[in-house]
Amino acid sequence: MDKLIDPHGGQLVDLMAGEERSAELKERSKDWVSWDLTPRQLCDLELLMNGGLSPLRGFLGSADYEAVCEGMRLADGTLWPMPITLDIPEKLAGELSLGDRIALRDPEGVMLAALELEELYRPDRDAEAARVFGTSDEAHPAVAQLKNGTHPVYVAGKLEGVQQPSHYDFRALRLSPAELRAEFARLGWQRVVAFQTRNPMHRAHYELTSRAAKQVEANLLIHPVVGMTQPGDLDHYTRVHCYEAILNRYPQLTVKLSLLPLAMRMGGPREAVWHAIVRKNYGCTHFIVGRDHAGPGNDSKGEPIYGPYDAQELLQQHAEEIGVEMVPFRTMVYVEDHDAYYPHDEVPEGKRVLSISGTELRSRLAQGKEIPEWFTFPDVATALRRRHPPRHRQGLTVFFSGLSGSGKSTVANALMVKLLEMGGRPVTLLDGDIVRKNLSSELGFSKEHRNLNISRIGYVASEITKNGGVAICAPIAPYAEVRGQVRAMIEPLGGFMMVHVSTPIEICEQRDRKGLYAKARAGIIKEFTGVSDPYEIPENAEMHLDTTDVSPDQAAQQILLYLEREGFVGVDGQG
Ligand code: PPS
Repeated sequence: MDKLIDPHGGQLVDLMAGEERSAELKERSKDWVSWDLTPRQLCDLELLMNGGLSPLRGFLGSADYEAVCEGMRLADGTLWPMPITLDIPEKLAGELSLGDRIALRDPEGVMLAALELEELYRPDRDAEAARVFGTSDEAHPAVAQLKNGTHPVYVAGKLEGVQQPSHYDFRALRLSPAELRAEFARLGWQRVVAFQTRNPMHRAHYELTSRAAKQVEANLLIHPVVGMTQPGDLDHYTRVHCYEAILNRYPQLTVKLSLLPLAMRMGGPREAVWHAIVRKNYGCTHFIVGRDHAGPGNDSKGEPIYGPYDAQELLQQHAEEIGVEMVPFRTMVYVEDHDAYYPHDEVPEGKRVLSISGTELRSRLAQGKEIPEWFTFPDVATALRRRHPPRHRQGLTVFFSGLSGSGKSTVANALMVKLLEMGGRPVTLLDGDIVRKNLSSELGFSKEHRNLNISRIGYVASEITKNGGVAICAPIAPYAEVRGQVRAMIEPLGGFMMVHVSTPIEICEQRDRKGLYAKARAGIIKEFTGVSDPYEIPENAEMHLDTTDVSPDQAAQQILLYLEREGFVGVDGQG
């Protein structure tokens, strides 16, 4: 089918207004209704404006929308598999009349485009999910998005681009379709095979792309999605560092990296067709489709939503019409004896295959364990390690909770000094009294004020933890709910340890260092924790510490040993 391939792609749509017209639209927009685009809409708009979604000239009107949902074609019969729509809330729709202009803005309020309203319609979003994604199961992220995160009214009309969304990262790698086509022409590239990815690239991906490029004698475009991918995916900053690290493994002059600001729907077969059209627009002649392309994983019953090769089958049926040749690929696996990768169905009889799952990789990174070279190139492993340092290099919060006089501050101080002696991480002590002086001086001791105080401490601790430091917090924190919220905020960012300082109230009261218990008993201080205010015991604390018969030094040492056992203090190379 080579004869069908036009190395420069078809005609590109360009929706950008000229400088003068843009200035005029911006000026006039002061009288228009504004809409702040959602992250997905921002990605869609960027690709509409730069021609990445050619031949679309805007968000779909109802006739095109119906035809796309039903039969993967626009109303005029042009192949188009994915509804690209602009959803707005009912309230905003109520303010609009046909013929009105809407200023489409980014989250900072910068106007990116003007939409002249030609149509408002209310789609059946359940039916859209079933027709486009073949399922109503909300385990499919696009179905969940349609049912729970999409506004009820779709709008369409003439779109005029004023300004592309601003990206401050990797600017040199964000080539538009026209720029990429020009680059290919400059390099003398007539055959280009694109590789789509939303993951870091390991040796298996390298082998697959190298083989694909050789097989069809084409140059290779690594074209990762950096718009929106599956929730939980590795952030695109780290991924791009991984791609940059792998680039010099390919023969020079035959490979290029460019970033695609597309919002994935994880739509499997339809998405593969869509991706191929987009790559055609970006000047590619070939497109690699592997196992389970753009797959959303399993449904809520644990069954795969799409078959592993459904995407290849659907794209094969349409590749000729698109004018892109599909390069289908089976999963590549590592055969230990041969020290080589093979497609999984070509593994020589009886040979042992090695693999490392995503979970295994994450656990190796967390423990600072070796990542074998057969699995990923060392430079890629280094990029991943920077993002996922071993636990003893991650940030950490130790959160003490307990009654006044229970010993929180003293033990927290001892722990801080020991961690400082060990070195390696900056340590911040957020003691109850210090916080109340510097962060919460206007707050009293009502439940509402105490909870606000703890949220503030939690926020500061989360920032410290995110940035690799140690936060030691020592407030009373008497309420379970807000303690749980703090834990949930910090755990995804690093280590979290709750220490319940469980010294009995009788002992705290005997100590009464500040004379507060006496005042509380006399009714001079109101709402005093343990006397006239509640303390909810932290049932899920990592440690309960009664300081009645334990010195601060011993208590801090106990905490250190726990942190060591969990890997949060340690030495490089010893997971
Ligand atoms: S909370 O509940 O977590 O917001 O409390 P916290 O910020 O740790 O503040 C506790 C310190 O404030 C002093 N203090 C009181 N504590 C409890 N109840 C009442 N009503 C009260 N009034 C003042 C007391 O010194 C606490 O310090 P610690 O270090 O716990 O003794």
